[in-house]
Amino acid sequence: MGGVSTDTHTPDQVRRLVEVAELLAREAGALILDGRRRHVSVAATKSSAQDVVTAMDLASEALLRRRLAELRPDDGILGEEEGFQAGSSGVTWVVDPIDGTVNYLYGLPAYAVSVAAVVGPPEPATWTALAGCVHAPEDGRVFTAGRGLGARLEGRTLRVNPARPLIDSLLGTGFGYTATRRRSQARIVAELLPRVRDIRRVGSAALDLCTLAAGGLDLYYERGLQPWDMAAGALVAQEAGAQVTGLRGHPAQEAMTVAGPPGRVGELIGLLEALEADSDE
Ligand code: LIP
Repeated sequence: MGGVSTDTHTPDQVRRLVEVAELLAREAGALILDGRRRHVSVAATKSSAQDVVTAMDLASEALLRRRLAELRPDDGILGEEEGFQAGSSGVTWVVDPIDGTVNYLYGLPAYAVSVAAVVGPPEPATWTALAGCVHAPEDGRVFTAGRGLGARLEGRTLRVNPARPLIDSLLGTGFGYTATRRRSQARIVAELLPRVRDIRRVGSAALDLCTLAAGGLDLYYERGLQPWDMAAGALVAQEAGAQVTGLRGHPAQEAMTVAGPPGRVGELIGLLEALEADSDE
């Protein structure tokens, strides 16, 4: 992902960005966990009536923006709910205030705050991620990664599983919210399911990528990821040894994101390309 040099950032500077990412993810995590214990209401819908935004998505992003303005006033911000605000430092924070909003709405624990610092044009195909944190407040997990510094889950260095034959591989994936997208995603699942150990749909792309990094999935693919869904999780996966890429020689982006150990990703890519999983037909 990305081709912009990170030479301008020393390991210490990257470490500092990781610390900020973790601090903010923890603060927003505490806010949404507290909100979950009270009352969760739908504030708006997005791509379809099922694609919801809760009042806590908005409050969590407001907190992240306010804290970034205090701690990193020269940096830009790209957030799921309020869009892009340019900065002057070259660093952009890409934030998902609640990844897994439907889980959050239903009281299912697989939701997370995702905070990443990137340089370069703020799109997955062009940015270089420097630092990231994904925090799941229900169980307290904190995944962090710094470019070139590895990926960690509470001090433990993460490593993806070694490449396994596809038939022995546990795959993670996710679905979009529109009927057209889902019809084609269901077709791909129907083709893949007989060829793999099993498929999981957890409901948070950020946690899927971190789970892969920690060995809880062998492979992951998803069409339709937004920049904030993948920014921190993809760095965690990469720093744990995963290849994170797209189809047909493209980088990971909205059209398709595939992740896993380098020795096995190619086979999944070949299958997804043959099935035209990057189209909604
Ligand atoms: C969600 C993802 C989920 C994916 C959905 C959606 P949200 O993010 O993380 O795994 O399948 O399409 O994008 O909307 O909860 O932030």
